[in-house]
Amino acid sequence: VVGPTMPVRNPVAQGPVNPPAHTVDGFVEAFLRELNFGQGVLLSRSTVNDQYLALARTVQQYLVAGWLETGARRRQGDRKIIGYLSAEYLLGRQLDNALMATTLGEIAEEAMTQCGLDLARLRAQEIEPGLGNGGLGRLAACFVDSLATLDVPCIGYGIRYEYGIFRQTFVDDRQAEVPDSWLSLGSPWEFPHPERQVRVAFGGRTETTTDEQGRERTTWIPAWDVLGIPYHYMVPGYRNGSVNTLRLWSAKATQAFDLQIFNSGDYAEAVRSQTFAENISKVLYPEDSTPQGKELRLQQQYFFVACSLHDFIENTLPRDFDLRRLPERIIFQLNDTHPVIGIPELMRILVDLKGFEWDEAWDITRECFAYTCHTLLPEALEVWPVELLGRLLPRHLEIIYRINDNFLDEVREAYPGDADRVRRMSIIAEGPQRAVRMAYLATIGGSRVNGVAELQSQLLREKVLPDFSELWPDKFTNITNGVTPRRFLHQANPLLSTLITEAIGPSWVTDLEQLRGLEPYADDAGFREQFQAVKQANKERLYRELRARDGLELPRHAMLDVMVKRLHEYKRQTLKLLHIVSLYDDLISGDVSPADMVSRTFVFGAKAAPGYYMAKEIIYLINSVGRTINEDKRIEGALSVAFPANYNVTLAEKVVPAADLSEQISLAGKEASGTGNMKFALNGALTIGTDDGANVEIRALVGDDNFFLFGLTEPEAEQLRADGYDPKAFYRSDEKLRRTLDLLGSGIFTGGDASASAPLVQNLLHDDPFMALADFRSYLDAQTRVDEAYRDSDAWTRSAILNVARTGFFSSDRSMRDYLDRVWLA
Ligand code: 7GP
Repeated sequence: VVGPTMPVRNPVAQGPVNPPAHTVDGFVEAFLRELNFGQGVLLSRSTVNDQYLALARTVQQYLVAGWLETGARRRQGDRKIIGYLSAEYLLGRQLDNALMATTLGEIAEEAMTQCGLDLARLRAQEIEPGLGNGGLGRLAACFVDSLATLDVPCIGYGIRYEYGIFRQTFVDDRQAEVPDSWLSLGSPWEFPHPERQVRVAFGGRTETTTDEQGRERTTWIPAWDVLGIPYHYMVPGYRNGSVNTLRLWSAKATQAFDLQIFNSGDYAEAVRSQTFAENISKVLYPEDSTPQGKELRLQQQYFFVACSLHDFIENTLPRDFDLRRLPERIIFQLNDTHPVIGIPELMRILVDLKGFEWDEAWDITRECFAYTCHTLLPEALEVWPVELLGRLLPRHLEIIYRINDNFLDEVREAYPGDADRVRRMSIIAEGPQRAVRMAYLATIGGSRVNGVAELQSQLLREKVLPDFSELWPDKFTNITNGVTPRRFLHQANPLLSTLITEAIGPSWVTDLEQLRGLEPYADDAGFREQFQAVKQANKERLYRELRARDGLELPRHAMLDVMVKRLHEYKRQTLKLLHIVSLYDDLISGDVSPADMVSRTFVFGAKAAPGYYMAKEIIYLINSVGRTINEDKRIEGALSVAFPANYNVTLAEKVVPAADLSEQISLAGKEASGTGNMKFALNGALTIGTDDGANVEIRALVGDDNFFLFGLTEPEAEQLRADGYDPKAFYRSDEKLRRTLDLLGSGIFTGGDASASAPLVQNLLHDDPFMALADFRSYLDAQTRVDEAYRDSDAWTRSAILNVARTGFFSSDRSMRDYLDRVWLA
């Protein structure tokens, strides 16, 4: 919205007041107002933090009108709303995104200069909200960006963790975790609404009575409760004036403290229950792809889901809305199983609180949910012990039992006499500890189930939920993930973005398939030269950043070989490590001279879950190997390793545009999709990868010539396991592998202490659950092909351009359209 400054409007006006003028002067004035009246300081006395906060608030002024207008428009219309339920949103910094959405970048830059300030310095002051772990949380952030850009009504619901994903540091090459106090310097992007608090109950018991008509009614008599306070965040669409809302819940005690106990002098006891309640939104569980079966986590899940359902039904729907029509107005998308407790919660609301008959309530509920599964690791499917769930949410457990009873009747009817199938499909897993299988509850209680890439969706149907896909084949669908081209190309890679726009015009930013128009430029020598220059500039930008941020010195000219993602054995950072050690072995054994080797700089970025022992050992060894190689003068800088601590969205925005080679090397059948793989290809890195996750689709689109494929396929890996996989056999039969593992285990990387590398080396030799040794030879061969390709820099650049041109499919805008077609409006 562009308009002149109109400080005061008719007080009875229904619309928002106009934002400040879209000019440098207008911006300066608004900024100084924020600084003076918002922060209470003069420019001359202000700190960088004051300036950043005032700047953020200034940019918001331009967004708020659109936000209020979008809200009003949504309330008037009767379009179906997407209620995205996600325990994680890995948002990244907000300021750049807001500047981009409002086209204020240049104005803000000039305005700050006029104030004697440096915009870049203020940007760097922002601590990104790390309210997610990795892929799943970042995907949620991309999705809400795309929905706003498509002007689709969406409310993103989640948790306002006081501490997000831990800050990673290295102490003696080992990971140490520091709390992420992202709110400590103020949080200008949020709008708290304490007056819209929601009460959420826990524990206690249920009581069933019969009313005059002979109908049973169950009441839940909880033992304790907490308040949920919503904090609203704006989610701006790209230059379309549409701004959606992210509503994150913060837990607050119903009673601040016990005054009587306080007066008696026991201060700790007086605040005990407050502390207990407020712990619910205190910290994000730092787990990725492995759930923590902890009571507090179930509390978090129920807490945000209960708040969100209540908020939608009581505050967002018009008063006296006929709830039989609920599915016309809302679809709650379950981002993995974390919010699945919403299914019994909606049943409880409809049956216990609104007086619906069970069957009618069930028909409504099933239409209101859909479920996305983000994993293939069986251990990552959440199950809750019946005992725990019953203690925390007794009424919900009863509801789950009844859902299960009815469902199993349906199974018996469909498959008479098949008792084994009934046992297999039950929501309740029998065994020493009975447990609720949340993925089953989601599948039964949702209208659709989707995986996040073709291969995973297929394996989901065939291996994870085969009985369900047989019973309801139409319920299952695939929606391949995507990433937002705004943040990960337009904003993160301004040089490439400009180059693309000069070639094909600007509308690719919201219509990414237009990148196809770049294909002919791959054969244009002048364009290739410009493309190379962009890549080199991006590398240098990264090296400057790593020097300032981590004190790392990296060579200017080397292939940049990047593996950034959470540390997990299935992703196989170990395979990358073995490759590095094997190259180092080539050099120190004299087999290859430094001058003959294609110089490479390896960049790692990875956080390990704090309780994941092997992942932490791997981090330790990457650091140890990296240090040894970086310090070895004999190899003349042919290899270098950089492992900047605390990889996050902000760093990704510098790493991704700089990469030459993208490592996507999980064991086939383990990575659900991957989204880093998409970001790299879109920024002109070539991928070395297995036939896994979305790699399959990336390769199909960019073509075999522009992708380095290696490794076992999923069926081959399965077969090998079935035949009794013996990693030792690979070690014995491949001399290079033997030398590599022996060198890794020799102690030369660990200060002479061979035992320090033993946990990983022994694990690989005797167990190797993700078959790194089986794929080693094939990986090395593929890396040799990479070297050969890289030596021909023209051909390499051509491939890189084709990667950009052919990966427009991986826009999250396309993912959102697919969800609309196949799930939300299907
Ligand atoms: C991740 C998957 O590992 C990754 O392959 C996928 O691209 C991403 O989700 C988005 O779909 N999963 C998680 O981050 C996770 O925590 C919980 O999964 C089961």
